[in-house]
Amino acid sequence: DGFAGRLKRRENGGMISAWIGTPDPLLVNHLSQEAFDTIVLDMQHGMWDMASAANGIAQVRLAGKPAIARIPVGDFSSASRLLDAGASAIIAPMINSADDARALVKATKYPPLGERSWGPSLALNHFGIAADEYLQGANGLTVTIAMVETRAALDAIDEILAVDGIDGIFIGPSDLSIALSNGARLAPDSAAIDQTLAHAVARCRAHGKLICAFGTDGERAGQFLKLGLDLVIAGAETAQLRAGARTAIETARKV
Ligand code: 3PY
Ligand code: MG
Repeated sequence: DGFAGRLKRRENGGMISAWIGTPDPLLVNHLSQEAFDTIVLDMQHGMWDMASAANGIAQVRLAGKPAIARIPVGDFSSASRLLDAGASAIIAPMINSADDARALVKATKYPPLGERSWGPSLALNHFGIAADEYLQGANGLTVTIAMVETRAALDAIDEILAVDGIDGIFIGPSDLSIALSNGARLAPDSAAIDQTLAHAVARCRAHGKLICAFGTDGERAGQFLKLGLDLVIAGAETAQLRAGARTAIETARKV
């Protein structure tokens, strides 16, 4: 569906993705109608299981958009299954070394890059292509993204980026802020995170790979796009829903 190519070209100055943890495909249907470039279904801290995620992916595809899934920590077999269900990209949390990155590639790329097992029946339907075409194209069509959100990952950022089959990294500012403060602070919007991000952008550019990050709201997402990130989150769906509710109540009390 040209997602990988569009990401690399940074059309419209980078992509803005929704981020949904509530395991309801109908919620995905509604948010897909907004001007998001893509939708992330979060299986790490969100409540999706494999069946609901497959239905969620179908709703994103129904809106004509690429779907992304974030897997739970180390759950690389789910990464293959989500690609089989038609995800265009996988975000894997807590990738802390080149070995972690290679294990992720093993599950998400077909030979010779990896050892992804064959069975993309829903993906073939969603992408509307024949099996042999998917086999030839999938390694380039689907995007494998490693989360950098610990000190170990920062130290190994060049080794992780050098792994063939890793298409880019995703910065997790919450975990990174906890790691950088040795557990003292949750500060995803701090100056320390901004410095780390600038460094990560430079390393990704040097390796010719993608850089993405979680922004807590639209303001933060805009700052990330200005920094040159390829894909940003503008807050989770629960935060957006509650902010909308708060505004409606405040407005009603003011009229
Ligand atoms: C983090 O900030 O740690 C993430 O994983 C993104 O929510
Ligand atoms: Mg995290």
